[in-house]
Amino acid sequence: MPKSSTDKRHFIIVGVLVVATTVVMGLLLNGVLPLPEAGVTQASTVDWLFRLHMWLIAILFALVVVLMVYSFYIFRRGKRTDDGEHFEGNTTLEIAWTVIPLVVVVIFTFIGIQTLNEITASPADQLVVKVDGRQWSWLFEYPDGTQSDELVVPVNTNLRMEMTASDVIHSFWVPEWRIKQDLVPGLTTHVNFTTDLEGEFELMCNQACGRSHTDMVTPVRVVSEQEFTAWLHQQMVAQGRQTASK
Ligand SMILES: [Cu+2]
Repeated sequence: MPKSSTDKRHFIIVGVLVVATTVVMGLLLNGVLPLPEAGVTQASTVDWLFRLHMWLIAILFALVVVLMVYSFYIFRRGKRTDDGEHFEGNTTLEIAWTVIPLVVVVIFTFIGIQTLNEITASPADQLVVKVDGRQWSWLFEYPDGTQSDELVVPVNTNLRMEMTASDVIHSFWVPEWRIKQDLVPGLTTHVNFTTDLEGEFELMCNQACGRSHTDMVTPVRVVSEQEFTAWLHQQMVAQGRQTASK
């Protein structure tokens, strides 16, 4: 039977290995996480939770793999002929592996609800853009009635996309904006974004919606307030709605 000082030594070695493996795996997972640059404030909230999950995955990986590999190697039978020790159970251990995961799940549920509240919050000063998804293109409509098949929005603005679909289910997804939302025929769904990065991105449909599903990739331009106003005016003139000017 192993002496308790030997047991303690095993625990210390395993503890150190678990911590080291967690750090290496956590850094590795977060390093290879293929997240594009964040283009809206909601994205950093989502990314933070994403990275927290990566650390949790690293801890679980280290706990399972280190204990398993260490036991395989150190306690292998080798040339020994004696039987291993028989265990009936360990109440402390059983309580620990029930209570700790329960507490972790409750904490993550709480963080998840908070994150959801943050990313779905609707501030008062929103620019509402109506989005129609159809096979296989998008139509955007601005509050002044301007229609466009590309999405142009001003930077540092609270956007509210009010969306529906004309035929089958589509899904609104700009990878730099992270959050996806389905467009459902007969329903109005919405998603909020606060733009904080100017640039050109791509909107794609994230629900396989038929033969030309992949043709739904559409430019998204986040521009300065002045550029946006100029663009809107230009569209208005092109669409022959000068009188709608305001
Ligand atoms: Cu689609």
